[in-house]
Parts: sequence; C-alpha cells; structure tokens
Amino acid sequence: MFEKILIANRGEIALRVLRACQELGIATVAVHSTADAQSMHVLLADESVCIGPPSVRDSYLNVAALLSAAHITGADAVHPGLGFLSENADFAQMVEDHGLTFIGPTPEHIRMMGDKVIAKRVALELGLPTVPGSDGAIGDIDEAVERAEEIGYPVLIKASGGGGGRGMKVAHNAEELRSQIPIARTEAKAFFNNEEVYFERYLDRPRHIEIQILGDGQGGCVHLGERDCSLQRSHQKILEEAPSPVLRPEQRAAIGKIAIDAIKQLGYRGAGTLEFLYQDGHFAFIEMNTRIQVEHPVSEMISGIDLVQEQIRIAAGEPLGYDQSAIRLTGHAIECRINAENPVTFMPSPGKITSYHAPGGYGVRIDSALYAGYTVPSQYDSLISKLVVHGKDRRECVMRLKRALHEYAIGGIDTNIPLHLRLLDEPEFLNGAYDVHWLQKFVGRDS
Ligand code: MV4
Repeated sequence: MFEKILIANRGEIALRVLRACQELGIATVAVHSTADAQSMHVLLADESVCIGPPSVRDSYLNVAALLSAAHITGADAVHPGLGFLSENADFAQMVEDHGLTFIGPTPEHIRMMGDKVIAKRVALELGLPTVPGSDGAIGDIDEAVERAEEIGYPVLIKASGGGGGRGMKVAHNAEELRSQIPIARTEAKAFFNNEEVYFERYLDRPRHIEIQILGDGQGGCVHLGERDCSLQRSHQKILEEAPSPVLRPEQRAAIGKIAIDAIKQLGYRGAGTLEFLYQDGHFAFIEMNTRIQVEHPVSEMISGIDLVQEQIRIAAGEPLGYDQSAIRLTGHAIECRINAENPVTFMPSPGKITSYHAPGGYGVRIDSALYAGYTVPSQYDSLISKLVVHGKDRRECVMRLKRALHEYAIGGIDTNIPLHLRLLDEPEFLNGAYDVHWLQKFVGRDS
C-alpha cells in the first residue's frame, strides 16, 4: 500500500480523498493555490505545498508544480480528484513516468474515452447499446445527409472532443444538417482544438442514467447500480438519486450485466461511469467518465462501498476481492448539490461564511470543506457542499432530505438551498416523472 498520497485537487473532493487516505492509514500531501491557503483540505493534511497563484492554469493545472510537490514531499502516488487533470491522459502518463502511481485508469483508457467518437465505437464493439448515428466522425457532407435520411431527423451533432453537452447542434432536415456541420466543426476546433464531429438520432425527452463501475484490471469487476442525474440546468447537475425512480430490478440487472461484460473485456482498472440516455424503456450509451464523479456518494450510500478507498486499493495493485454477488443495494439515496449562488438568478455568490451549521442525524452525510469564517473564493466553481441523504425508500429519503435542508444554515452568502426545498415539494419530482429538460422548465417557470 502507498505511504503518502498527493491530492491534486481542492475543495470538497480534496477533503473526500483526504478522508479516504486517513482511514487507510496513508499520509497526505495537500496542494493549494494562494487563494486556498486557508482551505480545509490544507488544514487537515499532514503536509501542504503552495503550487501557484489563484488562476487554475498556474496552480491546479500546473503539472510541473504538482510533480515537484510530489517529489519534495516524497509522495508515492497522486490522486487527481475530479475536474482539473483527472481525465488528462498526458498527466496520468507523466505521473507514471516520474515513478509515481496515478490513482485512476491507464492513460490509454483515459485517452480512449476522452475521444467521444472512439468511445462510441469501442462501446458498440463491447456490446453496449448506442444511439444510431454517423458511425464515426463525419467526413463527406453528402454521405452524412444520406445516413441521416436513413436514421431519420432530427439528429444531434456532437463534438468528438466535447462531452458534457458543450457545442451540440440539432438539425431537423438535410438543409439544416448541411449548414450546421461546418459551424459545429469551427466551434469544436475553437472549444476543444479538435474539429471532428459526429451525429446521432436526437432523443427528445431522455433521462440521464449512469452506471457506476469498479474494475481492478485483473478480471475483477462490479457495478454499483445506477444514478439518475436527469435534474440538470445548463448541463450542471443539481440533484442526483439512486436508484432511478423509473427502473425495475430486471432492467437494472440487465444493464448492469452489459456494463460489467464491457468493462471486463476492456480490462478497465479503477472507478468509472458509463453514461446512458434512457427513453421509452431503452438505454443508449453516450460517454464514459474515467474519474470519480461529484455524485459518487449516492452510490456509496446504497452500496456501503467506499469508492475512493477502492480507487486507492486498486491503484496499489490489490485485487477487488469480491464479485457482483457480494453487492447489496439497499434503500434510496439523494444528493443535493449546494452551490454558492443566487437561488433565482444563479449568479455566483462567493464571500465570507459568517456562520455555519451543518445538518446531522440518522442517514445524513455532508461532503463539504466549509467552516465558519472561511471565505468562498471567486476563482473556482460554486459547488460548496453536497448534502447526501439515505433512507429505506424514496419517500423516507425525501422527508429526511427536507428536514436536513431546513437544518442547514449557511450565513454570509447566497446558496441554492431554497431551490432544493421548492424542488422537493414539486409533484413531478415526487412522482419521479422528470426528464433532462424538466428542471430547466421548472426554474424558468416563475422567473
Ligand atoms: C443527447 C440528447 C439527445 N439525443 N444525445 C447532453 C450532454 C451530453 N453528455 C449528452 N447530451 C445529450 N445528448 C442524443 N442522441 C440530449 C442530451 C441532453 C442532455 C443529456 C443529459 C443530461 C442533460 C441533457 C440536457 C440537454 C440535452
């Protein structure tokens, strides 16, 4: 097992990784920008290194500074957390080239899944259901139109270097497809430095359902069921739950088996997430994430498995040591993402936390690096806390979540807690009848 892990991240996820290290008896190195010197992950780590000024480019994305910090502290592994360098294959390779262990998948798997055209082709080969589309990158426009006529309009043009919803374009007919492809290419080149684009049949009211998997790269592999992440606004997830309110146990078992078969064939090592669109009872693979995700706690709460500890054990070369028959998914879990933002305008609301009281009690978990007196910096994203609640069923979980949200007191800044409370009173949320477009309509309704 590792003796010392450098945590190449900040905020709640840095603290999440730090806690896993401490429970495994592993020493920790925090890194921080000058804006984060007083952060919780820095205060609780065994050692800390300042890696640069507030701008992420010069600090959390500064590979030379991170590798130097690992070297001077004698760390033997690097946990990238999420965002930042967590899905950067070159960084993973560089960490390994410096004699350190990258806590995550191989650089090859990261690179493969980072290219959405390759990821989709691999998914198809592995037996995952996908949405019919251009079958690879769009080359000749006439060929693209011909293919679109076969599968039917509307189609959605996506960037191969994209993901997460940026730079997508809908085309309702051949004329629109012809005009949108060059625009999509230009934008893709500008956003992702990769002009490759592809298209898929457009699903008009999908849910976003993702499967959490763990593989050890030695044949061991399990899934921890799904998370329903359909409640999003501008491609920002707001609330995630597990299990999905719309899946029956047979459907879960079926897609879970397909996911495990795929991951085993890949020889995948680490934690990963297969993202699907789900509509009219059918799953279609869209992307795979090769990192730990923000919403991983909901899977932990229903499975009792500490995903970050498992990431570390797997990276150290330990076999998973259990199979799917050992996985028992119980009850229901919901995560509310608490953002420092105005609950009506969604404008960021950084600043000093003047008072802080976190909820507690049975089934309540807070993943947050906040404390009274801390100043939420303006340079980073606005996620400041994750309230994660577990209950024996969805009804109990929702009631517990409501009372926990009412207990939560964050003074000095605006948060979206009022939005979460409104959401939990909404009949369509309560009966689970929402798709990926529902929340956007809900928040737009009375503003
Ligand atoms: C789609 C789609 C409909 N049809 N693909 C957006 C994020 C990116 N990961 C995939 N996205 C979508 N892909 C086809 N073929 C609709 C979306 C989509 C969406 C997906 C998940 C969560 C929120 C979304 C919001 C708008 C559109």
